[in-house]
Amino acid sequence: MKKTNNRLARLETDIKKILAEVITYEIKDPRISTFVAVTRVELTRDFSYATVYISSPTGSCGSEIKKAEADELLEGLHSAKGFLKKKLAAELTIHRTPDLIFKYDDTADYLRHIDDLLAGISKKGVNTHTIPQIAGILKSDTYQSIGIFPHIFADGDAIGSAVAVYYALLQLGKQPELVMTEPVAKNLSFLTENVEISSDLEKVYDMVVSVDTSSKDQFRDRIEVFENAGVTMSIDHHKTNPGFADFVYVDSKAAAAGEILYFVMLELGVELTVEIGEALYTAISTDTGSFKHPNATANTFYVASKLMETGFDFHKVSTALYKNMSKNKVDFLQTALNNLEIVDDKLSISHIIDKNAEDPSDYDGITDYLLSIEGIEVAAFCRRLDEDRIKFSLRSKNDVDVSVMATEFGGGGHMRASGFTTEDSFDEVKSKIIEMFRNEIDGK
Ligand SMILES: [Mn+2]
Repeated sequence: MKKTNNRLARLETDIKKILAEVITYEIKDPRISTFVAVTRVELTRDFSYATVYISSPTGSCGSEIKKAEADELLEGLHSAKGFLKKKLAAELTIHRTPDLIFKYDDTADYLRHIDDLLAGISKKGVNTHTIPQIAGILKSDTYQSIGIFPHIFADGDAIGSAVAVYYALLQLGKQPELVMTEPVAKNLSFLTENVEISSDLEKVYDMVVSVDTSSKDQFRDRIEVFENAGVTMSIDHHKTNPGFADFVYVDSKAAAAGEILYFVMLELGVELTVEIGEALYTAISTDTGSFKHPNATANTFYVASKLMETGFDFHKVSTALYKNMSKNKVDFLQTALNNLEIVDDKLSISHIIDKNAEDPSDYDGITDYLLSIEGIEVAAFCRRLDEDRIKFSLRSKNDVDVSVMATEFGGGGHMRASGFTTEDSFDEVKSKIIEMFRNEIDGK
């Protein structure tokens, strides 16, 4: 009996999640506001009917629900029923897709729904939420001071995403700050010229938001600032993200955290200014290797084109990102090429462990360069972090999943791009990588 109940509860959760996503992103019916929240789903025991409870901001503030608007919303959803069922059928492992009944949830209005979410935090541990829910929390008056956290060695996606969230929150009248204890990489500093950055490790924020960060370890010395905040949020695209915050939105199909944030901006209803446009464009452009990596999808190009419409100075951004190589960086690239080893014609490995760059962006692109060699399946680049630690970046050209390799060493990332930090010696790790790579290739 218990088993059935568990399955029922799991299906209800799955249906709720799928419908929330499809209603938000795929239905273009003007009767259905993008702020609609699916508050709960009740499935009959034989799985034949699902009652879907819907709420929207029009019914909030404790005032009388505008019945006409609620009716219109239900009508819209009813006419989309066939489409929604098709989507459910594609995603659920169930023989027959349940029929859908939509009801307006007037017992719990939109704001109470957010309160419920908050109340559920400590109970559930890992939560995953929808973009409307994430946007609802960001907008909530409860949170005024907001710390935004990019990961350590912040790259274009981390900084671009953080800066976009910063300008959006400013528009909403909040007091946002980036929380960083290292300087912004020089080639990205054009984004942060007018951005407040705090390195105060004692500060307590109403809310903290991490972007592009797959694990709390990547906060390093800022971890307590993150943990001491009123509530925590994580918006990310790394599939290894365990959901380490109170509010979590992870979409591993997104090429960049910046791609997700475009839709968060739409939900927030903020104006897509030049500052937001260039920040999110930087995020997407850098995480796709300027649209060369296979993580770029139709959605990625769609978002990029919408960002172009903000009218930011494309030439300025392109030049800053890609035609701006420092002499130091050329020097590092030269060292990396001198130290290049090619194993079995398929694995390229290089390192710079005898010196440490002042500007971490001096290492950007080296791993991709190692991967661009003919016939190479996996590239591994190792650099020194400090006296004790070295950091490996792994890239894969085709089917070898380098996130599995990185996880073995306590790191994480994506199938085609991952990394880890270790106190072991370069030679030791190198032999393990070669062994793992050979096992992987033999297994295919
Ligand atoms: Mn990213």
